[in-house]
Amino acid sequence: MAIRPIICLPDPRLRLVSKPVAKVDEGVRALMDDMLETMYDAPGVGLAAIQIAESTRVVVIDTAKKDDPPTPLFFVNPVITWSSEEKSTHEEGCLSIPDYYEEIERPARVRVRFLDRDGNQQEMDTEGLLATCIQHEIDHLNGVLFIDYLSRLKRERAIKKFAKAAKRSADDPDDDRPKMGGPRE
Ligand code: GNR
Ligand code: NI
Repeated sequence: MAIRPIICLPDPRLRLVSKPVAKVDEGVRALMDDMLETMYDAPGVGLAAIQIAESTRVVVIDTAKKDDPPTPLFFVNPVITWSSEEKSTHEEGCLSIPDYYEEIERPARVRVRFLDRDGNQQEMDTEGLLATCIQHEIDHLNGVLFIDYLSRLKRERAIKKFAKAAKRSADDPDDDRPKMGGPRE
């Protein structure tokens, strides 16, 4: 197992459509283990493979509360087969868009079909944070980010912040000042 670097905006790989997994083999399970370790270290409640630069349709999620036992979930080739009409709003963040949070409205409940860690097909009904999170992660597999649901003004403001931070690091590789915040933000 290894903690891997998480890629961030404006990295163009975040816009790739990830490829389906043909077979859940030891290589895929090793990737899932690295993803889980990387997610727990971050820490986050979900991670899509593309966030560690692997363009494959693999997601890990753990929405257990901090003091409860871990409940890691593994999703290969996940597909939403049903969404509720009812919506719910959660504040979302993304490990690939550090320090940026906004309220996003999505279906309150979704049913997801996927292959599990052993390659067996499963279907799961989700609600609450898990429903929000699986929709956020499946979006990553399709190159979609939560900021895409914001008004154009808000989205462009968010993207601009990251473009500035990336340019500053490119101009001066030793510049490891925090890339967000400050009086001008
Ligand atoms: O850690 C994360 N928290 C979170 C909170 C609300 C909605 C979605 C998420 S997923 C995010 C980790 C991440 O970037 N996954 O892609
Ligand atoms: Ni994310």
